Amino acid sequence: MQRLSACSLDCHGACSLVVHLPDEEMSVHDHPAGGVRVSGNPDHPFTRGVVCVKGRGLAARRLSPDRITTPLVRGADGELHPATWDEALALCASKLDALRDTPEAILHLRGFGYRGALAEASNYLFNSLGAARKRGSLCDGAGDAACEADFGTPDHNDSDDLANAAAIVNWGKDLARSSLHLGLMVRDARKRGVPVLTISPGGDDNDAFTDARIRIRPGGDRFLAAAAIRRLLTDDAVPPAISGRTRGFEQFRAMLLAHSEAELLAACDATTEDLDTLCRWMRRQAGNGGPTASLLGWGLQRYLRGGESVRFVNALVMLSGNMGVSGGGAYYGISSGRSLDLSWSKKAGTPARTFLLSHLAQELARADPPVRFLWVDAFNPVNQSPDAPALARAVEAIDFTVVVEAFLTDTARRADVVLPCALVMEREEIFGSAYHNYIAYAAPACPMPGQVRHDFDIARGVAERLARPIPFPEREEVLRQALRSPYLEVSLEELKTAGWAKAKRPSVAWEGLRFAHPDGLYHLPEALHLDGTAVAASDAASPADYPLHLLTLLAPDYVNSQVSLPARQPADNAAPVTVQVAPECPALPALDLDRPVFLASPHGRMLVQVQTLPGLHPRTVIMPRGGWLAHGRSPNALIAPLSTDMGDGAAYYEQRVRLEN
Ligand SMILES: Nc1nc2c(c(=O)[nH]1)N[C@H]1C(S)=C(S)[C@@H](COP(=O)(O)OP(=O)(O)OC[C@H]3O[C@@H](n4cnc5c(=O)[nH]c(N)nc54)[C@H](O)[C@@H]3O)O[C@H]1N2
Ligand SMILES: Nc1nc2c(c(=O)[nH]1)N[C@H]1C(S)=C(S)[C@@H](COP(=O)(O)OP(=O)(O)OC[C@H]3O[C@@H](n4cnc5c(=O)[nH]c(N)nc54)[C@H](O)[C@@H]3O)O[C@H]1N2
Ligand code: SF4
Ligand SMILES: [Mo]
Repeated sequence: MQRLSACSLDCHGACSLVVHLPDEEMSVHDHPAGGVRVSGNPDHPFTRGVVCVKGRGLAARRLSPDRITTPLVRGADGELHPATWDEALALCASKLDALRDTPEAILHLRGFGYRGALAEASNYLFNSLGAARKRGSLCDGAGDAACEADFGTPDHNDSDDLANAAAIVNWGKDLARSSLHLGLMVRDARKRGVPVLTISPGGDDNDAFTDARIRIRPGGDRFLAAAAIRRLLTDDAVPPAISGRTRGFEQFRAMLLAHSEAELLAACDATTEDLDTLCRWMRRQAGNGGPTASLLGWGLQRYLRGGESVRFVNALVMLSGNMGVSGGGAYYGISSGRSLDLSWSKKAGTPARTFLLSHLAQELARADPPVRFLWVDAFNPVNQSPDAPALARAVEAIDFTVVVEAFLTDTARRADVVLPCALVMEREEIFGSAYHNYIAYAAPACPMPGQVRHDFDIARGVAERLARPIPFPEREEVLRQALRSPYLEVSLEELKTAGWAKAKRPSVAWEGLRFAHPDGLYHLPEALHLDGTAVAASDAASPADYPLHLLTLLAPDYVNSQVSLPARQPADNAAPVTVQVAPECPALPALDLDRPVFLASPHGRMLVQVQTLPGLHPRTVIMPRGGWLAHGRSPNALIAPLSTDMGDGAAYYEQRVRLEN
C-alpha cells in the first residue's frame, strides 16, 4: 500500500513523499524501518520524485531505539523517569497557572525542526498567555532583512523561472548538500549550455554545478559585488530606466567611486581576472545577451556584515539589468508560510518581552525578572546556538523547563519534563517552502510509536488543563483556514488527494521594476563598511592570534542537529571530528599531524582530525555542523555570540580559530 506524505524537515525541498507500507507489519528487528520505504512523488513539479538520503532515512529514524516514546518527568533523584500524559501535562499546567499573572517569567522558544499550520499550536498557546518569546534568527535573518530593505519585502522569481536563465551566478548556495532539487535545475541548465559561475570560499561540493569559480575571502562578497557595480558606473552602463527606479542613486554612486577597484578587490582577496569574469556573467556576455539569474546562499550572511553583503549582491543584480526580468533575479529566499493563512496563532496575543536568539545565554543570565518557565519545541538551542556551553548552563538555571522532542537532544536532556512528539509521516500537516511556491500536505501515513502525540494535541492538552483554560480550535478548522489565502485555490480535499498545490504568485518578481516600498523604488544601500574584521576582533578573537575563519557548513546526512540514521551515531561519535583546510593553509607547517591536533578559539578547544581540501581559501577551516554537545562535537562550543548587522541574525562564520598541537 502507498500513501502520500511530505517531508517537513527544515529544508527548501518540502518534498512530496510516497510512503510504501508493508502488507504486513514487520518487526523492527526484521527491518530497521519496520518494512516502510520512502520515495519521491514523481508528480511533484519541483522535487520530481527525487528525495535525499535524509528523506529516505525518515522511515528508520522514526523507529530508532533512541526515540522518546513516553513522557518523562525529572524525579527527586535528579533523573528523568517515564510518566503518564496526565501527570506530565498537569505538572506543566500547574507551573503555568502559578505564573499566569507574570507572563514575562514564561519564555517560549520554537525552532526550525517542524513548521506548518498545526505547528503554530505552541505559538497560539504562548501568545494567548502573553509569554516572552525569541527575537532574531539563527538562520536567514540578516539576508531577509537585507531583501526587505532593498525590495520592501523578500521575494524572488518563481523557482520554475530559473529554467529561463541564460547564465547563472551562484553566491555560495550549496547545491549538492542543502538544495538537491535546485541543484537538479542547475544541472539541467548546464546540459543546455547555460554557464554557471560559483563564488565561495570553497569546500561547498559545487564542482559538478560549476563552469567557472571565484574563490572569495570569507565574508568578502560585498566588496566583490561593489567592485562589479563600480565597473558598471565607470562604464556608464546603468541606463536611466534602471537608475531612475532606485532611491539614493547619486549618493550610492559617489560612495562607490570613493573606493578604488584595487582596494575593493584586495578586501575580498579577488583578482582583476575574477572581476572580469563576474562582469562577463552579470553584463550578459556569458549568456549571449540573455539574462543572468543569481542564487544567494545563506552562508554569505552569517557574518557581522552579512546583511550588507546580501544588499550589495542584490544591488549588482538590479543595476546590471537582471532584476524584474524572466530568467534573471536574485534568489535569496521567501517565507515558507507566506502563501498560507497562519494568522490564528499571531492574533492570539503579544509577547511580554523578547530574547535575542544570538545572545540567548547572555540575555537569560541578565533577565530581570528572571525566566522561571521555559517551553521549547522543535528546537535544539542548547546545541545550535552560539556559545552553546553558556546556554546549557543558563537553561539548567531555569526553575522549570519543558521540551517537546523525539530524541534526548542536548536541550531535552536538561528539561524537567520531556513530552514526546510525533515526527514526519506520523502527523498531519500543511506547510510551504523557503524557495518554491508549492505547498505540501503531509498525511499521517505511519502509526505513532508508543505514546507519542501530535504537537498540536500536546499544546492543546496543556491549554485544557489550565485553571483558566485557553480554548483551542479544531485541527480541521486550522487546516481549512490555512488554505483561505488569497494565493491559494485548492480545497483541503483536493490538497489531500494530490499531496501538493501551487500558490498563485507572479512568475517574475518586481516586474516593471516596481518594488514593495511605499515609493515603489529599489532602495540602494547607504554604506559600505570596510571594517568587518576589525569589529569582530574583540569578540570573535583577533586575527593575529586566531588567523582562520571557522565555517560550520552543513553535512549531507544531517539536517542541523538531526541525523538521518541515528543508529550510526555511536560509531561516528567515537572518532574526532574531521576538519578541512587548504593545502596552503598557513597553520599546516607548524602542526605535527602525528600528534593530537586541536581546533581552538577563545571559547574552547576540540580534538580534531585534519584533512586537506584543494581549492579552499587558505584562511578557512571547515567543520560540519550538527555534532552534539553531549558527544563533544558541537562547533558551537567554540563560537562567540555575535549579531549580524541586520535582522538580528547569528554571525557564526565570523568566528576566528587556530589549529594547534
Ligand atoms: N544536508 C543538509 N541540508 C540542509 C541543512 C542541513 O543541515 N543539512 N540545513 C538547512 C538549513 S536550516 C539551511 S539554513 C540551508 C542553508 O543552505 P545554504 O545556504 O546552501 O548553506 P549554508 O550552510 O548556510 O552556507 C554554506 C555555503 O555558503 C558558502 N559560504 C560560506 N561563506 C561564504 C562567503 O563568505 N561567501 C560566499 N559567497 N559563500 C560563502 C559555503 O561555501 C557553503 O557553500 O540548508 C538547509 N538544507
Ligand atoms: N555553528 C553553527 N550553528 C548553526 C548554524 C550554522 O551555520 N553554524 N546554522 C543555524 C541554522 S541555519 C539553523 S536553521 C539552526 C537550526 O537549529 P534547530 O532549530 O535547533 O534545528 P535542529 O537541530 O534540526 O533541531 C530541531 C529539533 O526539532 C526536533 N523535531 C523534529 N521534528 C519535530 C516535531 O515534529 N515536533 C517537535 N516538537 N520537534 C521536532 C528534532 O528532533 C530536533 O532536535 O541552527 C543554527 N545553528
Ligand atoms: S530533507 Fe529536504 S530534500 Fe531531503 S526529503 Fe526532506 S525536504 Fe526533501
Ligand atoms: Mo537554517
